[in-house]
Amino acid sequence: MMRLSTVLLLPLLALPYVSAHGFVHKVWIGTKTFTGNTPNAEPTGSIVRQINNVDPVKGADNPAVNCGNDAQLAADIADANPGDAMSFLWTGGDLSKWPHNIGPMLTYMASCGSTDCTTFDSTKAKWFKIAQVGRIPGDSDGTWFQNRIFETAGVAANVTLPNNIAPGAYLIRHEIIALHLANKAGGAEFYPSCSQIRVGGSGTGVPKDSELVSLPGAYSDTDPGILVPDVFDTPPAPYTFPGPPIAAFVASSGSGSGSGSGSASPSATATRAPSSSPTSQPKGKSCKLKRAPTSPVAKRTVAPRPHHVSRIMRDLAVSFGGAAH
Ligand SMILES: *[C@@H]1O[C@H](CO)[C@@H](O)[C@H](O)[C@H]1NC(C)=O
Ligand SMILES: [Cu+2]
Repeated sequence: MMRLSTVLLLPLLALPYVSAHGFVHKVWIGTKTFTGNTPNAEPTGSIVRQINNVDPVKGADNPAVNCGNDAQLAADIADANPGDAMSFLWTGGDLSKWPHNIGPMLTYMASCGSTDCTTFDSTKAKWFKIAQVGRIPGDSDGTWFQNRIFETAGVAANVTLPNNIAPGAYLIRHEIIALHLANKAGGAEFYPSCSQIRVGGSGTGVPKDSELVSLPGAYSDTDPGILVPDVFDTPPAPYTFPGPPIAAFVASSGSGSGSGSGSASPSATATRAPSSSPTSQPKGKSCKLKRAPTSPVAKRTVAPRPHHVSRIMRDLAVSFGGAAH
């Protein structure tokens, strides 16, 4: 006779093995669309530096915190203008919906110097922060902006380029930090993605030297925004973003910092559907959430409160089966 717990787990185990975690599948600058390189596939012309697997980067000192797992130079650079709306469509490795919903999304830029970024070594980059979004203001459940890209397929993260940024070639690094395991040091999952853009115009905004950071370097595993024991507290605990403050020239330009809200993106491109099928399938390794003890019981120890268990369960459901398209 099967024990009840076995019966409950069987439907989960029977679901197809799908790739959770993910990568930046599309980038929009204004109304122009750029396709990200599928992890580990034959690279195509792209502005997005290709990673080789969709697993999270673990550990604040991991070299892959820079631009993602084994990130490669990208062949292209996209033209952009100060104040342009940019959006980043994160998907699962199989182009399913983004599988996580807890944690901030942060955006950094770094000058590529006199290069056009296509040869620029990002480990030498001096990054400044232009935007960060955490929980949705006024949401009593403490829902994160990240939940919007988890909840609805095709919804992207939005960023506005600083209105007064000086012209030049830049890396723009969009990062999701997933905090569902961040109650332990080393539990946070970093998902960085770097794209190459050439900003025109005649802006004069530049970061101060004191606002520039290296990545890795800017974070530590015990930073308040990375080790977050109260991440599932009710009512939601205030969240402290990791890394440097948003560069002062961005704040004074009135753009960038508030991005993540709908106004950051033109309505014509409000909902962006991922392309119907990938040209090649990523060979990324599978989700650690699935390999490790993944029973609802195990997850419950992370989030003991019923209110949040439902979220975790949604997350799990996506990891297991919802990702099938
Ligand atoms: C990005 O902007 C679109 C269009 O306004 C909006 O539907 C979407 O929710 C925004 N994304 C986030 C993460 O807020
Ligand atoms: Cu993941």
